[in-house]
Amino acid sequence: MVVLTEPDTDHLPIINNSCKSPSFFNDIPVIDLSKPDSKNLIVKACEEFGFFKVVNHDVPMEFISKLESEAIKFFSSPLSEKLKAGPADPFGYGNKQIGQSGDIGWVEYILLSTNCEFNYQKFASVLGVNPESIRAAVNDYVSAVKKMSCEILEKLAEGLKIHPTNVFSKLLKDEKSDSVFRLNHYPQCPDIQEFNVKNLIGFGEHTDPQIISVLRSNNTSGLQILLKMAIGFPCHLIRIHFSSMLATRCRYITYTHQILYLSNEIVEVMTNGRFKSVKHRVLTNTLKSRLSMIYFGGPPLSEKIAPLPSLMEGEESSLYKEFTWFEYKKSAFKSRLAENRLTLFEKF
Ligand code: GA4
Repeated sequence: MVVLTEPDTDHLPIINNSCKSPSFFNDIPVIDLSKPDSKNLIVKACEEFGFFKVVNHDVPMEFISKLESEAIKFFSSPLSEKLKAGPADPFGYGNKQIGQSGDIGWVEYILLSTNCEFNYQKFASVLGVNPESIRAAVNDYVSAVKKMSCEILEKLAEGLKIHPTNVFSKLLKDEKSDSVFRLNHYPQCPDIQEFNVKNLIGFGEHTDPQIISVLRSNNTSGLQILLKMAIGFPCHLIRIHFSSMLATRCRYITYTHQILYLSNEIVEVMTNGRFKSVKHRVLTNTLKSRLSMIYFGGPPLSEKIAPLPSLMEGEESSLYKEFTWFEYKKSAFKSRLAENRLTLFEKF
């Protein structure tokens, strides 16, 4: 996962109350894309953390602000108007229901496909929202983030010494790339003190299926990423109540205000498990609402996914059966958020 941020404004408070802070909490990887050694640092960050923050990227602040203001206009409209841009099946406006399998969160969102023509007229009835202006803002932002994603993926391949270096990026550049864009709004949550917990779950714990996720959020905390060292801890450390929406103790770190890159399920397969997909979730708070926008870069539906031979060492055998992105996506979209979607495709 990649997080896009304005420079030097990050805080990485640990909101969990159940564990000691590991010493490297203050050393979350920050990749300066303008630096020549960034290719090696990207590989290191993917191996050790599975995510990093990006600075000196070419995504214009103007595109970010324009889209954020269009999104705020949309989410500020009356619910009855917004519902006319739904349901999210899977594309369109969604409210509290995430996916098709019964997951819920304290979130409303717009989900768009970036390759098939989305019907922006769905927004025409929403007060104060001009479909053409939303379309232009999404297109400008997504094109810039896609370009940055390709640059990161090419550096990643270079750092891994894979030839040709477009092995990942060509999948996003393909005109049939099955990529998705999501605008999430986490409204201020109601006072939940009576439940003796601090936060409601906005978006439950999950990993992202595609190749790359690039996330930008406004200056509101909420995104939590499960550190690799915490994986394998007994799940009773994460207690979830209240229709799966209240969070108590956990071993997460929290982010505020950034452009972040996350390593996803398909990259886990292509690297034969060397890069793990990263579990993350979003909590809401009682003081501020949170807005985030995420580009999920995916391959064409017909693309065959398997570990890259150039990354297999010696006698190493593939941990996964070969599958197409269509097959994977079909099964992923039927799954529950927290499920391990790769199990079905594992060989052993
Ligand atoms: C997680 C990443 C993206 O937001 C998303 C999500 C999708 C959805 O909201 O419809 C899924 C989720 C995501 C994975 C499991 C299934 C499908 C919700 C869900 C319960 C758009 C995606 O591609 O997969």
